[in-house]
Amino acid sequence: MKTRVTELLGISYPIIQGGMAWVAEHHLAAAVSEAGGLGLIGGANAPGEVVRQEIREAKKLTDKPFGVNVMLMSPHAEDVAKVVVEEGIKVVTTGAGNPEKYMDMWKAAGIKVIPVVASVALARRMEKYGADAVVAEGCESGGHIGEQTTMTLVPQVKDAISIPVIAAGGIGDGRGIAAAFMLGAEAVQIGTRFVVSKEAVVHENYKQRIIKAKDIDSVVTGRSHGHPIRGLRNKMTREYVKLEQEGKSFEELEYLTLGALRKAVQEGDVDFGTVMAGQIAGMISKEQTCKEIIEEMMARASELMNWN
Ligand code: TUI
Repeated sequence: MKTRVTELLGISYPIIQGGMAWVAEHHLAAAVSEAGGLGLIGGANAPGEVVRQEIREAKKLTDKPFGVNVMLMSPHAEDVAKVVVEEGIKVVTTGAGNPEKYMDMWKAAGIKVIPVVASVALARRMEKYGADAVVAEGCESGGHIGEQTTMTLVPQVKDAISIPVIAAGGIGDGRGIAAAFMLGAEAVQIGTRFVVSKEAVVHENYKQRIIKAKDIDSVVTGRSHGHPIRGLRNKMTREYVKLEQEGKSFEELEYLTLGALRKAVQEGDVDFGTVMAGQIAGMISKEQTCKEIIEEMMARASELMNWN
């Protein structure tokens, strides 16, 4: 199954893993790459040296290519941007901002740069600045989201640029991959399915919360302050929504979510922690290995699209 993205990245399947904060550590990244996709280490809010160690651990587990996601709102983004160059990383994706100021440094180091965008305007700008591809991420995704859905964003981005488009948001099985390709994507980014993988070092409660999720359990908090985050409904989101409706300030709400993702992912507090997950959570019914997830999705997509 060859596309411009599989050729660009040297991967067997057109699947890249989301750079999920606290979840995308070296075991998951290595497992996705070993299974023929592109694994990613999520820089999230971690200091550069922590990301460096994660990269070195992943290298011990796989000889296949893997990338790093640089979360641009992180206070350590600049350090992480340098660490990826020093460690000889071949692929960088970025999220939650505009990576322009790092593009020249990364391109000079021969890194393939794939910004995650949530609008046509940023996609165009990224192409102009030398991006190799973009991830067009719809608001079905978990975590920090934009306004457009995948269904509307992917074809509009596709029509606006010539570099390859990778679709993200709302893709939970082979049908989703086939649909994304119909919209013009040449690969997909998958997050939530990989959270519920055997290799993901994520608290059992978090995985079970996703497995138990129904369609209507997916909620967005923080819209009123311009920082919308999608996750699964729990005691914390109920309180958050109530305070948001009362018109509380960002600072007053922030205390509810500080450290809350770590609390859920590592400690398993899925009542008061942040359980980031995409809208496809309701489609996940069991934990599988990354290899099983990728092969099952690709088999179904291939059947639907008559790829062989
Ligand atoms: O980045 C993500 N998803 C994330 S990052 C994250 S960690 C976090 N934790 C707490 C608060 C905020 C973040 C959790 N999930 N996805 C990629 C993505 N990027 N989605 C949307 C965007 C985006 C939004 C606005 C990219 C650029 C942008 O504007 C850039 C500009 O300056 O025009």
